[in-house]
Amino acid sequence: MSTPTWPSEYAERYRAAGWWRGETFGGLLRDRAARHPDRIAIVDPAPAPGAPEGRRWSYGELDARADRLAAGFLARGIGKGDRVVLQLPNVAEFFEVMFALFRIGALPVFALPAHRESEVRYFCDFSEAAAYIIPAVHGGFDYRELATTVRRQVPTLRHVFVAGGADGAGEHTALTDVAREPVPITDPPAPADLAFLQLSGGSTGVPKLIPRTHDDYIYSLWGSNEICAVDEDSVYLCALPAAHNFPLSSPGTLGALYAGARVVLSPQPSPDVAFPLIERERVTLTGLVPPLALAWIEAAQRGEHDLSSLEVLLVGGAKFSEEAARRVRPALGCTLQQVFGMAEGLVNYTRLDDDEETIVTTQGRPISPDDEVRVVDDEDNDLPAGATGHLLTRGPYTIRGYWRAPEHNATAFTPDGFYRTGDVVRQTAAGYLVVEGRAKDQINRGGEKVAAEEIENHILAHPAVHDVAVVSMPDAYLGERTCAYIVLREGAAPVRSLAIKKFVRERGLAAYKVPDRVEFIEAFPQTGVGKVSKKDLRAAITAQLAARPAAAKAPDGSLEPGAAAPAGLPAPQPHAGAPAP
Ligand code: OOB
Repeated sequence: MSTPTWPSEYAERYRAAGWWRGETFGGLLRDRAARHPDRIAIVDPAPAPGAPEGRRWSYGELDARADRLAAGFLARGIGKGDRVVLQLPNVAEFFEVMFALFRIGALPVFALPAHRESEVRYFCDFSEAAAYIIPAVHGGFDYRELATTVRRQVPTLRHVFVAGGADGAGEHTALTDVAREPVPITDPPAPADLAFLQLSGGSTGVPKLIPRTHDDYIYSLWGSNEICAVDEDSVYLCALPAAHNFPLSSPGTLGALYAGARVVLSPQPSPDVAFPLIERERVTLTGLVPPLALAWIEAAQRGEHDLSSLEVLLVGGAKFSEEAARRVRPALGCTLQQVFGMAEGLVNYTRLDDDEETIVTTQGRPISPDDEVRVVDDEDNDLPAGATGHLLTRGPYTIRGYWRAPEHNATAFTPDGFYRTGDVVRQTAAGYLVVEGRAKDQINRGGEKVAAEEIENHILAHPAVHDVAVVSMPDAYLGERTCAYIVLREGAAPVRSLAIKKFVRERGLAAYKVPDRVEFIEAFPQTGVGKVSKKDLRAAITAQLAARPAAAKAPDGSLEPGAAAPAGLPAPQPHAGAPAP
């Protein structure tokens, strides 16, 4: 089954314009290692098993490690085009594994550490993965047990490799046992080949896989580097989960490695872990989602750490409020860059030399002069300049279709190849985009995306549930949280909301997808054409939250007890200074 890609006239245009430089990831690491073998590429502050200190890998060492691991993967029958589900947290191994796979042309499928059985099984099954790579234990969760379960269910899965620690039961292979003497790679990937499959935030029952090529992704890296002034003296702190597109490429760890800069891995994004690293490693830039940026602004006011090396803070993944944006420079002493991006491609940045108003009131403009942006009505008609509408985009690093999803592609892309982002925006006269809302059926939980339909399908499996609609509700801390409205079956015994949450969790879902709130309702409000009106449900829960007496609210203003904070976020603080959404 072929992967949808750019028609040849576009590919030629992007090459002629110099956007696609004919590089591959394997080749660029080789090149950087040859140019400056001793420069530090990766700093992982966490001690490896048996070692007293963290790791500092030079470009030469990263390159050599990737070679040895590539040889080991080949020796175990993993080769070009094979899919490998990669679920590693922010550890040095993430990079040696990723580059080893890039080098042999095997395709990493980037899972997040938060994903659990239901998601991982789907990624392995749908991608027909040959291997699955995990940490032993991370965040108190034993991934080896998960791997054992998934391996039983997915026949293509021939290997499980465990980073950082022995495997215990002897069922899986320690990553340290994989490396071999380097061998020549006889059939390396070409620049136009797929490099990896990234996950979509999604609005459908199951996440879609996003096929990115070496050519297109590498363009987004150096394009980002130019805009964010990343050069070989930069030090990038990877605080968000490394596999996510934002910290991977905007400009992210891969942008930093492209520039010959240094990547510092933060095991957690919270200020208590990240600030000492910024101070010690003289970090110059990093990227955060809005709730974390707020937590950093608050923590910086305590003045306990020297953050003076920090030059740029990128904030994206969800809308950053103007009020919060204004606080970045005074609190952190650095320039804010808003980033409005998507794993499917298009990334917008405010520019470092933009005036403060542009920086705090817009979500930036595209990387490339060849990024085409249209703002349209419900019928795909272009709207007058400055009007608010649906964002469609096409360009040199925006995919032309999801992997193995022809039916979905028929509606997710226009016939002439524009991606329907599902975002509602307006474009200023200067070409900057302002995100005004969303048309896709998704909840953006502080940057973590929840597809309503995916959660609805899980809840529908509950025997007492007749129907369900999952909607967003406003939240002072995360921007949005999830609320599941449920109509019970006639005659079903009453169910507690906690029982629904437990049911969803036990189906093996990432914690951030468990509904924050569950409401029972007699019948759903309907639209004029008899569909469930999610708009009315959102309005109902918003009004209900606003009407609650202050004393009845959880400390953060809305959170029900037991709801999950995003990975690595501290528990919400009372009076965190978060602006009202
Ligand atoms: C990033 O990528 P995804 O794929 O997790 O999510 C993309 C979606 C966008 O379509 C939009 O709905 C939302 O996330 N989003 C924003 C935003 N940045 C992303 N909404 C409002 N304001 C923003 N600044 O989230 C992503 C990928 C690369 C760089 C940055 C973020």
